[in-house]
Amino acid sequence: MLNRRQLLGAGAAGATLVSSKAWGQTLNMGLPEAAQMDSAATAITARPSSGPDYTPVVTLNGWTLPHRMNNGVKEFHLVAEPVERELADGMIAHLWGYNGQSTGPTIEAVEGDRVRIYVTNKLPEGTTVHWHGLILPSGMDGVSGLSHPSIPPGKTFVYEFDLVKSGTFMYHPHGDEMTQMAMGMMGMFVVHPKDPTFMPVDRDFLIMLNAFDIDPGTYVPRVMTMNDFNLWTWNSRIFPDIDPLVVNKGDRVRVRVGNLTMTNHPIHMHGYDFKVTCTDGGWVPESAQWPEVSIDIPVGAMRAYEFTADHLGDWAIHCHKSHHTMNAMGHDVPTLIGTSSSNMTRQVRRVQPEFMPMGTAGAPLHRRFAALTPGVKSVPQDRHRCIRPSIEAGYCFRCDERIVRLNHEATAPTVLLPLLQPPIPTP
Ligand SMILES: [Cu+2]
Repeated sequence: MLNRRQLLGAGAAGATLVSSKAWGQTLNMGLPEAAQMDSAATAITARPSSGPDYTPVVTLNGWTLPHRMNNGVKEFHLVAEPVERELADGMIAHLWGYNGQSTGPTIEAVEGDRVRIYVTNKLPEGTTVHWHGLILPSGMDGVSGLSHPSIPPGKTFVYEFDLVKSGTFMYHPHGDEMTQMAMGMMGMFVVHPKDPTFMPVDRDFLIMLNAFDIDPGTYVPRVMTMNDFNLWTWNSRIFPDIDPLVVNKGDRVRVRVGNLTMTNHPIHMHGYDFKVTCTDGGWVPESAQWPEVSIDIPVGAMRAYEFTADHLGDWAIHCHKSHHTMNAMGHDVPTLIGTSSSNMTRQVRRVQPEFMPMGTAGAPLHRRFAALTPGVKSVPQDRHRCIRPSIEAGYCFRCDERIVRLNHEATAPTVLLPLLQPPIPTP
């Protein structure tokens, strides 16, 4: 059973359950405010004003959950609830998430902190939160029916544990998780080292790889899909509307990539080689860090890589499974390259006016059809707004010494500009 200290009514009725003095003090403060986010823009977090210093992570098209201090404990409030998430400009999906968005807000804390995380369930079914990779007491592990019963709708459960190690971790439900993760419930949990001189970086980016199966023209994911997803999203956002990773020349850069999809993703970055410095198991000692230009992110795992930004230019970052750089695809279509489809298209459109054949000269034809077809609420496969029209999809990394240094009070650019830099001259 949930114990009385952990299961509170969503309202003030929980006050009758108080037994310990410490708990009474907490309740007297009320539950921490459950911050809500109504935008898919990247929100930049200020550096900490107390405690050990660290460089806050930048969750692209995401945000960090605010906390409050209560008698030395960092308190957070997550709300599991239905959300409307803008996957791309104008494309709204009806998902489940946390505090107004999917993916959920990033939780940031420091090694040695004690955290108390209130989880209020506003879903129509029970849920839990599993803290993937964190070392904590078994009862706090969030596995429904093993660690504790699932949190009923309308109730709040309180997780509390010490952060005994730094690193990059994830959180997600562990009860009906096939449904709840397919609906978008997941987030990342970053524990900064208490020693600010340990592996410092100037830029620290956070990406959660997730996936949905949403038919064009609909809003709700198919939750029974096992492998054949049609929207490959990064922080529940789709190219070309994912914010770029903008840095200054010479910056030390870390990119942390978690994968809670149902397949692995070989993430390739152009223009650089990098060292793999962290997994969700912990930091890789310097002598064991290995060089890559692509890093495979297994299912249910995190990999962080680091490099010094010394190659100017706009560089692509993308999954190397080429169909993962496409979106909103119908998969059960024949190859039409080299055929004449106009007669067939006319006939099919008599019964299905929105029909868009794959291109007879390649996929870009699909974009023209999509642009001409009214009522399409999905993203044409190759809508270009990135650096050059030839770039198909993925993420973009920019190293540009002419861009004013992005400090942590500023907002990251949301639109990529035309290519600014000439090719790097070879010495
Ligand atoms: Cu992929």
